[in-house]
Formats: sequence, C-alpha cells, structure tokens
Amino acid sequence: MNDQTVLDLTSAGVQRLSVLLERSNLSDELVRLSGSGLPQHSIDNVRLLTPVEAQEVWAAGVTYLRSKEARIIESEFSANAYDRVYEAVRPEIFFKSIPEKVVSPLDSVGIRKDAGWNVPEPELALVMNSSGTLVGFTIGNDMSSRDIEGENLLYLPQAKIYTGSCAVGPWIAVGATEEDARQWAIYLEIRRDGKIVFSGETAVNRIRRRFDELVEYLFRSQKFPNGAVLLTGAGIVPDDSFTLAAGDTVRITISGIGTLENSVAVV
Ligand code: DO4
Ligand code: MG
Repeated sequence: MNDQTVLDLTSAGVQRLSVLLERSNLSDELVRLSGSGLPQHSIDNVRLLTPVEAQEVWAAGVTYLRSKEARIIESEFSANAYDRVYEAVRPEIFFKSIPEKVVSPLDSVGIRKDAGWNVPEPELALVMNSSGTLVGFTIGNDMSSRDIEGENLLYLPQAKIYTGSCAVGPWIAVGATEEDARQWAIYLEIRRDGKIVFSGETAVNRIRRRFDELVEYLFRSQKFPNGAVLLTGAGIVPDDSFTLAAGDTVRITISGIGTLENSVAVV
C-alpha cells in the first residue's frame, strides 16, 4: 500500500503478516505484489488495525538525554538508576504488551484511574522477524503514569502495562535503513476540546544507541517465533505540569512513516 491505497494481499494468499515479515526480499516482494492487479481500497474506506498481529511488544528506555533528565526530576528515589542506565553498556529493555492488547489507530489509549500524572510517549518502533532482522518501522505510544513510575522504580510494570497502555500503527514502513530512519523527525501533538494543549518535536538521530545494539539485546537468550516490535524510547516529554485527560487526542507523526492518532480514555 501507499498512504492512500490499501491492497488486499489475502487475494494473493498472504493471510498472516508474520509470514510476510519472514520473506528475505520483502521490499521487492511488496513491489511485485503491488503491480499484480490485487483488489485495492481507498484508505478512507477501510478501518486500519494495528500492524501488530502476533508479535510481543517490548520497549527500550532512557535512550534520549531528555528521557533521562525528565525521569531524574520525577524521581529523587530512582535518579541514580536512570543516570546509570543512560550510559551503561546494557540498555534498559522492558516488556510492554502482548499483541492482543495493542491499541489500533483511532481507538482509545488508556490513563489509569489510580494515576494522577499521565503522558503519551511517542516512539519510533522497530519491527523484527523471527531471526531478529529489522524488517520495518512503525510508530508506538508507550503510555506511562509518571507519578507511579516516579514513586518507585519497582512500580514500572504498573506505570507502563495496563489496558490501553500501548498503541502501535498506522502501518509498517519497509525499505528504509537505520541511516534513513535517523534523518526522520518525531512530532507529538495533544488536543483538548479541539485546541492544541501540547506540541513537541525531536529527531530520531538523538537516540543514543544503535538499533542493532537494541535488537541484539532484545533477542539475546530469547526467541520470538513470530518476530517482535521494539519501541526505541521517548525524546519528547511534556512539561511537568502537563497530564493527559479523558477525551484528549494524541497525534504522533514520524516523518518517514505517517501518523498514529488515538483518543484518551480512563481505564
Ligand atoms: O525507565 C523508564 C522508562 C523509560 C522509557 O519508557 C523511555 O525512555 O521511553
Ligand atoms: Mg518509553
């Protein structure tokens, strides 16, 4: 597909995305399929679901200086840990979501009812096949409760993993290399009652670690038979006075990919 047209690959016998991701020449294969007269649909006439079909979603943390600084401010208690992991050889990588729980474009992401300080984390997402080969890029929202995370680092799973805490989409962009992706910009816009209440921007190239390093750690001593998705960390953090509210709209745009938009609901 391009960003206006969706091709029905099931007519070519492709039933599962994870099978497609295993193809060694995926870009060529998609070019071939797009010229083979498959049924097409305008993007306005389909509902896009998340491209995470059977992959676990994991996330890297504290990969941007901005992320390290924000977390040190939110947590005196855990400041030393964030400072150390930013420079450490081993990156912070944590489990984020099973595929069934990933939120699709235009559906609602969640803010916890027991949290008072909630933010989206707009992140470039790497898509790997079962061999750990990087096959494409998409957009992830690593929704986080900053007050729960800041209270104690051991509460990280509760701050990061709950209903609606992970959105991925709108599709997987294939054919770009890490060097291409490092030229991309990431934008975050949050609207409330139609007005922009926060906007920010960062550059993918501010990610401190190489993608192959992050992927190597993720696949170290661990198998992903259906491949995996890895969010690469947040470089845009709203001011400390900002928290999301039910009904907000979160739009994350990455220049080489597209836009992931979700509304916000209390869960
Ligand atoms: O350890 C905290 C989480 C870090 C994170 O999610 C990020 O930097 O994006
Ligand atoms: Mg994050």
